[in-house]
This record gives sequence, C-alpha cells and structure tokens, in this order.
Amino acid sequence: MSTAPVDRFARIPNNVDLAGDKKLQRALEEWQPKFMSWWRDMGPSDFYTKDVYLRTAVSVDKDGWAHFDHVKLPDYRFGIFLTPFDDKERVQFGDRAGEACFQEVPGEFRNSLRRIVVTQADTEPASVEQQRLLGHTAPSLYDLRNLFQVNVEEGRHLWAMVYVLMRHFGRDGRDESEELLNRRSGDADKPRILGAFNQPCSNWLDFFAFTMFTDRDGKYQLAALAESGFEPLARSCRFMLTEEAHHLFVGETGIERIVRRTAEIMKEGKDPRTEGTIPLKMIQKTINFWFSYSLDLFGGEISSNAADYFAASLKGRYKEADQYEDHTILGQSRSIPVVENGRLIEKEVPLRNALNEILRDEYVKDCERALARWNKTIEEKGQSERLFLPSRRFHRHQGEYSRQTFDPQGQLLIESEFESRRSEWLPTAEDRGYVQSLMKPVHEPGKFANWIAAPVRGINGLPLDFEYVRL
Ligand code: BYC
Repeated sequence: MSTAPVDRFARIPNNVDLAGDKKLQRALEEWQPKFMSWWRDMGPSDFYTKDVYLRTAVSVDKDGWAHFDHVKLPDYRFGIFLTPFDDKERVQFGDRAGEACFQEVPGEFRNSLRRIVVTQADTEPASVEQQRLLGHTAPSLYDLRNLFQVNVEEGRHLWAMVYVLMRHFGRDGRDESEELLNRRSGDADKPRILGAFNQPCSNWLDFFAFTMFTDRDGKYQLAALAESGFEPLARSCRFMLTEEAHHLFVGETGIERIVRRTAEIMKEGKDPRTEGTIPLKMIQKTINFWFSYSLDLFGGEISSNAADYFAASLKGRYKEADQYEDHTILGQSRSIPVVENGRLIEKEVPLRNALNEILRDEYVKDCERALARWNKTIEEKGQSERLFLPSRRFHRHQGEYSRQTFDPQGQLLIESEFESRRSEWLPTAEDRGYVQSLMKPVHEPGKFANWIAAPVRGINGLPLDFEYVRL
C-alpha cells in the first residue's frame, strides 16, 4: 500500500505528506483562513461555543476514521485523508482499461477532469449553506448532533477536493478553490453549480429528504469516481464514501421516524394535522420535490460528456469492477424514452452516451428500497396509504424531460394542466408554513419533538438521553 503516514498534529492534518511539498502546503495554508472565515459566516449558525459529540477522522484505518469526542465546531480538525491504494492498481474501464492508474492529469482531459472535481467540490459547501439555520429548530439533541456531524464532514469533503485541485491543477486549481468559497447557495448572481444545491432546505422534513435523496446522489457519484483511473481522485472519493454512509442513514431513518409518528397518530384514529404531526400527503410532496431535483444531479439521459468521461477512464459505472465484465462497452446500446412530436417513443442510444441513466438506475433502485421500508412502517401501524417515488420524468429541470411537463406517473401533460395541479404534487407555501410551525427546538436530553419518533438507538452505542450537544 502506498500512503504517507498520518500527520495528525500538523496545521492541516493529513496523510498526503504535505510537509514534503512546501509549495502545496503554503497554498493550502493560505486557503485555510479563508475557509475558516467561510465556515464562520456560512457554516452552522450560532452554536460555536457548544460542545458537540462529533466523529472526527484522524486517520484512514479501521480505528482512526471514527474518533468520537465532544468538540466545539470551530475546533473541528478538517484534514486531508486519502484511502491507501495498491501501487499495482490498474485502470478498470474505458479506453485505457488495464493500463496503470495515472497519478497526474493527462493533458487532453485536464478541462473535463477539472470540471468534474469542481462540480463535486461545489456541492459540499453548498449543502452546509443550505442547512445553516436548521440548528435553531432541531427536534432533539440527537438530531442536532447529527446535523453538525453532516456539516463538518461536508466541510472536510471540500478539503478533500480542494487538495486535488491545488495539487494537480496548479494556478487554475487555486483559482477554483477561491471560487468555491465565493459562490453561495441560492444567490441570484453567484449561485452554486447544480440545481438541487440552490433550493432552500428550511425545515427538518426538507433536511431529512435532502440527506435521503440528494446525499444519495453523492453516494453514486462518489462511487463512480472512486474507481477513476486518476488515482488521487479515486483515493479521495473512497474515503469520502466511508463518511457519506452516516449522512444517508440520517436521511433515511429521519423520514422513517416522521412516517412512524404520523402513522401512530393515524392508528389512534386522529388527524395528523390537528395533532401537530406531518400528514403523509405532505411527506409525499416533499419526496416528489427532492427526488426530482436529485434525479437532475445525474445529468442528461443522453450525454456526450458522460461518454467522454468513461472513454477517458475518469468516471465509470456503479461498482464498475465488481458488477460488470465488459469494461469498454463499445458497440452496445440502450433504449431511452424521449418525447418526439408530442409523443413518448423509445430511442436507441450508444451505451456510453446512456451512462448517466445507468447510474440513475442504481440510484432509483436504492431509493425504492427505502420507500419499501417506510411503507412497511405504515403497514405495521395498520394503515393502507402508501408513499411512492414519482416517475423519473416528473418535475425535471435537466435532461430529456426538462422541456415538457409530466404527472407523477410519467404521463405527458400540457404545461397549463401541470401548473393547475402543481399544488397536489409539490409542497405549497401553505404546506411549508405548516411544517415550519412545528419546528420548535427540543433541548432536553432524551426528548423528541412531537412530530418525530425517537430513533431505535443512540450514537456510538450511547443511550438516547446522552447529552450529544452541551447547550
Ligand atoms: N443542475 O451532459 P449533461 C454530493 C449541466 S452530490 C445544473 O447532461 P453531464 C453531495 C452540466 O454541468 C454529487 N446544471 O450532464 C450531496 C452541463 O453543463 P455545461 C455531486 C446541470 O455533464 C449532498 C450541462 O448541464 N457530484 O456529493 O454528463 C450533500 C449538460 O450536462 C445539472 C457530481 O456531480 C444540474 N442538476 O453530468 C453534499 C460529480 N446537471 O458543461 C454533497 C461530478 C447537469 O454544458 N459531476 N448540468 O456547462 C459530474 O459528473 C457531472 O458534471 C454531472 C452532469 C453528473 C453533474
């Protein structure tokens, strides 16, 4: 295995031998105060003096990646950690399959690779900005701690990508790193790059849906990059994936707990709305909103960018090495429904151009698994309503289906009809107002807001009434 030892006490903790590359070290140390200033301005608002029970990565091995302790948010140690790699690792897919992995950016792919890394990097600070105010309305100390855990790790993921930019893209990489701190989620003049990261995430139902659906795009994008032939990117993404699992857990179990509480109230024969819980219909609309924006994050159904990335061995399929035998996928095709002359028809496209859709297939399968779990909870409470994923064509802003409107079952609709039914399918101002009215902070250890059930267990084997945040 080739990795530098962990330098835990350096100004920037790392396992990439920063001390051995003075120029890079200087560039990152110059960026560090700018990052900290962004973190103070745009990171979690107001809890800076409080001790939070956080997991910090102090190395990449089994014991070190999850070190738990009470830490104040400004004192969290943002480090640069790459998963060790076998020196003999080979390119898994694309036109260079079988060759040795590359350590430096091949000149002809410099622009595409920079674009991938910047796009990935941009999502990390964006999500922190979107979640900035949620601490004020956390339904429990357990949830408050989970929010901060997600936030610090997204911050660390930004570090991971900035390392790749500064180490491998010289001046351009340094400029891009500055820009990453200058864009702002939802800003009219300097928005974040991808649509979902400019949507407001203003209540905890949104937060759980975001970590369930939008973070899950992260899992699939990172997994596709974790097998990149460009080894430094692959190693960074592998380690990020380890941390990502907790974010998905927070989202999936968060919605499950809301569903559980609502179904309990329904079982008692009461109206969730008058009982201060969240009706399943509102949960469904929130699923429709975040699922559709998250589907957009996979890019167009038919994409020459995706074909180019694959050919260049930069970005593969999900579990490319384990799931597939043919890693060149030349001479194959896939059929994709597209709209032509006002009708949906199937179009055959070369498989390499359909790779965004193939990654989206894996994502949708994973989301369906979570939906089945939530529906089981509803069923266990004896209720007949069910939650579902809308069609991939519903409410899209990118790709083939962004030019038409569709209902949640995927049927083409004229735009005026979609607009007249929008409030049935997507959260209205009134829905958001109602959910917001429930968002009152609960700060007593072991207590949970009325609209959400308690989780099954605490963090790191600790009891639910542990003081996860010392307020
Ligand atoms: N919004 O060929 P196309 C995460 C642009 S989440 C706005 O269809 P391509 C996380 C696209 O940039 C994971 N614009 O798509 C989650 C292109 O623009 P240009 C983030 C969009 O390039 C929660 C044009 O449309 N990682 O980690 O094949 C919390 C046509 O593009 C959108 C990555 O995204 C959109 N949704 O694929 C924290 C991985 N979609 O070039 C973190 C890196 C597309 O014409 N990114 N466009 O100006 C990529 O691999 C690809 O860029 C994309 C798009 C998958 C995003």
